[in-house]
Amino acid sequence: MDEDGYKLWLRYITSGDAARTYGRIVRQLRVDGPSATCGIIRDELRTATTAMLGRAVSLNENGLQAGAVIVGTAGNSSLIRDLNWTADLLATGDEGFIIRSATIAKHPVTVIASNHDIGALYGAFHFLRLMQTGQPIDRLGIAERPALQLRLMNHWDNPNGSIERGYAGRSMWDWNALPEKLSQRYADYARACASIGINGAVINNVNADVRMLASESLRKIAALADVWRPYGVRMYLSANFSAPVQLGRLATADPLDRSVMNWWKAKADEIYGLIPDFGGFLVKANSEGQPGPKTYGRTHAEGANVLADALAPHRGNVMWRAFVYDEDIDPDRAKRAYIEFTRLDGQFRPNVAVQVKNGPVDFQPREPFHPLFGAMKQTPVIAEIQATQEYLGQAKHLVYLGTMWEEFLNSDTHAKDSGSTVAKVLAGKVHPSRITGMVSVTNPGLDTNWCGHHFSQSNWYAFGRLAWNPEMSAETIADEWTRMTFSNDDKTVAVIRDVMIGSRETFVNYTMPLGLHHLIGGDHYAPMPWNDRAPRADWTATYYHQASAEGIGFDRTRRGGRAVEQYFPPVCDMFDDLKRCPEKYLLWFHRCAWDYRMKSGKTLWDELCAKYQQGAEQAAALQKTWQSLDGKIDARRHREVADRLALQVADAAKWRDQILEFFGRLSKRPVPRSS
Ligand code: GCV
Repeated sequence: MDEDGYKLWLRYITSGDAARTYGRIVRQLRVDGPSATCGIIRDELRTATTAMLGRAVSLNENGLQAGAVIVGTAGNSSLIRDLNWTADLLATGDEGFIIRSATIAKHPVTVIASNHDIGALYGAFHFLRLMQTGQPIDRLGIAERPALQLRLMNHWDNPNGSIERGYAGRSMWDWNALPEKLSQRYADYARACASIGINGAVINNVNADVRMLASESLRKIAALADVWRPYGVRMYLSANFSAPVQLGRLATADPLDRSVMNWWKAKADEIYGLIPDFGGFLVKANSEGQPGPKTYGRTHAEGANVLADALAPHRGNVMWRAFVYDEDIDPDRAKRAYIEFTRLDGQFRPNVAVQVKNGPVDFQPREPFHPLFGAMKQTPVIAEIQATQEYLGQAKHLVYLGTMWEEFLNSDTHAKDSGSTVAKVLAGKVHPSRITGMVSVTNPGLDTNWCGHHFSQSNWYAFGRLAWNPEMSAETIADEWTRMTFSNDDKTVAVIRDVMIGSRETFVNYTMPLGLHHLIGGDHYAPMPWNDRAPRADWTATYYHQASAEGIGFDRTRRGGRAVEQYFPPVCDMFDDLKRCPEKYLLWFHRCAWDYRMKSGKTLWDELCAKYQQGAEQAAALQKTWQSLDGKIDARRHREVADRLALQVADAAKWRDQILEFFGRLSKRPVPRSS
């Protein structure tokens, strides 16, 4: 049957062989508790089990049967209370859960227990995921708790319905209809988030329209927050730093001005009056034209603190973005945020976290990890990644980002000995941290399939899974997602999973291999290596590749711009050393002659050509592989992916040809024939 993708990974289709045993293990559902969240758990379990078992399972009937699935908290369920799992439950924290096969009154049962209803909801989704992916559910002994506290979607949605860097239709938030009319999508969205443990969303663009903080908007936002609450999705807002002036009509937004402090306090009080569990503010300040404290001669810490003080009585947080690159700080854009923020370490209020993009430039297909990870010893640092594929083919190319984020999270910062991976830094295991988290610039819009490309859904999914557990493997996540989204047939799964796992490297190969970056223009999609004109030098392509007759690459070594020195030893030494720098980062850190000898024995020029040729060939092979799945998945989604793959293959060839033509003219070397 044709599918449109609206159901995401929550299709609840009967799974493989193991599924035959499920009917015996799931015979009764017991979800005790009066909250709306408990109601959601009941609905989800009933819908899912009915679909997967092909019959309705009795719900909340009196008495206990063999095959009961008991879900809840010790507070709500006497059955769970009597199990006396107090110590084990304590270890799962506020949002974790236990799933165990147990015996109660001689009946074999499955218990999903948590300290709070939200944890029980997460546990229920976890249990359903086991069933969806065809895993055994008869001897369960699972205990989970999220590694990170803040697991947030960051929407770049504008009040006029457009989405900055959005590729899946208009914004989902219908400001004209709110607060009276609540689209079903709001709950469906929150449900999808909850199913992967996402516990909050910043609803508006970081290039923040000040009107979002107006009282009229807040009432609309509160209505949305009411829908999300039972799913554990908390509301956050991007705040415009000059709101006291633009909205409050004050003469200044200087964070040290008493009237400004009071304005933010009153605004926070107003918000919490409407949204008692409001999460806090996200701020892009003094970046790309946005106002900020530096406008008033104040530091980023002073700016963040005025908001933090306003939120603190309500237990709200400030997420202050480190995406700043003022030209007067350093000639190299990649160095600027580190310089600005490390000198402020220790000056932020306890409820401020600095939000740092995965790499030091801007969501490029490949960047080394941002040197701020591990470098802030007294300030919580949370990671910002981007599911929306701004620089990775948008919603036109099939690119699974799980592998890219795995590479980032597994990067060893060496902030404290070896093994200080970014994942550990984020979890507060390297420097103790009051706030931990990871956020993703998101991809859903009003398109029926939410994300434009069916495979772009996998990036929303992977973000949620990694924010819960940043040490999960990209392959496991791809496997899970494929089984839930497309098919449980092992052969089909293997094909799709392999396609996903190779897709990011393929994209890197045909766009920006060997550490090249920013070879684009304003749309961030098509190749534009010749782009040398923009309002700022660091918005051009030539600033980054610096190609000439002699060679190519950005010298960030100790003999050049010294960006390598922002990393801890031995990472800085490795990046600095031409021979030891991983070739995937070569031209990020080094400027090399066209005849530089690569590890393969080829010259740099020949290797570059080979990478572009390989990338375009890999894209074509991907298309072929997809064709082989005809009939293995529903026709509509197969066709829709195939249509986009045709575009991807054509665009990959364009990338190859235009880049090699451009660099070929500079290097004065012929393009060798593809081997
Ligand atoms: C929201 C990049 C994007 C901008 C974005 C900015 C940011 O520069 O192209 O659209 O603005 O990053 O992350 O703030």
